[in-house]
Amino acid sequence: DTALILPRPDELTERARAALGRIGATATAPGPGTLTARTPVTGTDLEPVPATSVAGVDAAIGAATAAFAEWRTTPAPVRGATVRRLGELLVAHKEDLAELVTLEAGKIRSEALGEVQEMIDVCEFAVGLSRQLYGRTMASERPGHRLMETWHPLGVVGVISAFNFPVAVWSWNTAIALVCGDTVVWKPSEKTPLTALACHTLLARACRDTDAPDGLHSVVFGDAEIGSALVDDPRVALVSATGSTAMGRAVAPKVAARFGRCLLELGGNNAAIVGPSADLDLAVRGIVFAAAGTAGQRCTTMRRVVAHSSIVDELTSRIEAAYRTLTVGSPLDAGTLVGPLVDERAYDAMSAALDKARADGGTVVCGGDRVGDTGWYVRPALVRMPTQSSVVREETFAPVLYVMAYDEFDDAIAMHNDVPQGLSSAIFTTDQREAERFLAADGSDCGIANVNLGTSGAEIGGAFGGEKETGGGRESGSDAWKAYMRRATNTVNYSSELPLAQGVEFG
Ligand code: UN1
Repeated sequence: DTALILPRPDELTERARAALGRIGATATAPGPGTLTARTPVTGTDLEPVPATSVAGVDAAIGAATAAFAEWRTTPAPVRGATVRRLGELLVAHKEDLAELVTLEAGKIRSEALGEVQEMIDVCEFAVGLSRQLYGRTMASERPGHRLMETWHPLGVVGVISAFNFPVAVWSWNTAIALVCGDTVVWKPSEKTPLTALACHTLLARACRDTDAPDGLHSVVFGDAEIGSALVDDPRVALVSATGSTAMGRAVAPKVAARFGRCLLELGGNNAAIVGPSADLDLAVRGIVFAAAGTAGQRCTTMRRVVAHSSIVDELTSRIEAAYRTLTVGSPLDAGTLVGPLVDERAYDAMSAALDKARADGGTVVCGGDRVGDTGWYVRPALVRMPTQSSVVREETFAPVLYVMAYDEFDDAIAMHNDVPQGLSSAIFTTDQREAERFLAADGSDCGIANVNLGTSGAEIGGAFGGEKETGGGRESGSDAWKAYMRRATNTVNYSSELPLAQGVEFG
């Protein structure tokens, strides 16, 4: 209906250039081809960025391998100083980087700032961690022996990231990898090269300011071919890849075939169970942010609600009322809550999912329609489904929320877990038995399980990731750092005897 008021494309290019300029980044490095940075705000081009050749990827891995030889013996707290400097630069350029996130990924300002805050937080976490890479000491079964473990740097980490968290996911991996003594080659999404250039520039400056070795971090730009060059290279010890389950299915066997390590953060199909005792005011707020926020383009976006039959109608109409107040529009406008989909393909996928849902007996309660004819803006869709049919069990990376009813709590848990993905989950209830059951071994099967809050917006302090087709990886806080290091078990004999383990006698 109402046309959107959007900025002019040349204004957006100017804003991108200005933000890059303040960060000190220029897109002028030589390359054989070009990628074009685009903005979903108007669906138009921003700037050309040089693409990296396969030879360029090889050179970046070579440089990272050389830098690793020096970095791995740099004391971890000294490595932490480089990450501390990166954090300071992120604080200083928070607005600039958030502006680029808004321009390239289409996130509203508050969410773009939140994403940069996540980077600052993980840098702080990693600096602390640089003094806490603890191994254990175990009781040896032999007299005069000490048994312990040491954590050593792993090697070159290849980071493959997606458009929807173009900077935070890089920082979770890179800040932790660097304090662990690893070096990094990053392949960002081809949809978000400018934010990647900005991050690389800030880290390069942090390295210069703290005398860290050259080649510690490189960014390579390109499509799947460039990703493959990283994935297939035996010098890349760990491939940390965030994206679709299809991408993970392509990457994991290749890395496994060369006995490399993989850390996968793939699709989610996150649900909330809403029990009969739930505080519905709170549930509606939690559901609406998780389902419609970021225009449904988080891996943690809530895509399903499984609500008790006694409250499902009231809950649905309250969500509908909230959805009708959501402002869809330019993410640069202060009042906007829902920005654009990333591109036409995302819109087509959303439309196809809604058609399938209708064919499966679903009712679109509200939303799903395109707003304006510039860019790909949509109203978040709310859909009542009679059953959890195949379309509900797929991840559609757009704001579609399916609502289903249950009668017995066991059925709610079964329905909750009956999808191939296992990233994030939530229950809204004031019944302690239900809440605890949801968190128990026979409750939610996801990597993240929350009580009385939505599925998205995890804090960096916890380990982030999920099970089943989500890929099993854990990033960010808690002990996720262990994936970025190798463990050596050490036995030291400080006696003058040579007792063998298990009581074995030999000669
Ligand atoms: C993602 O969408 O890839 O929990 C990551 C969240 C954010 C990270 C999402 N902290 O929603």
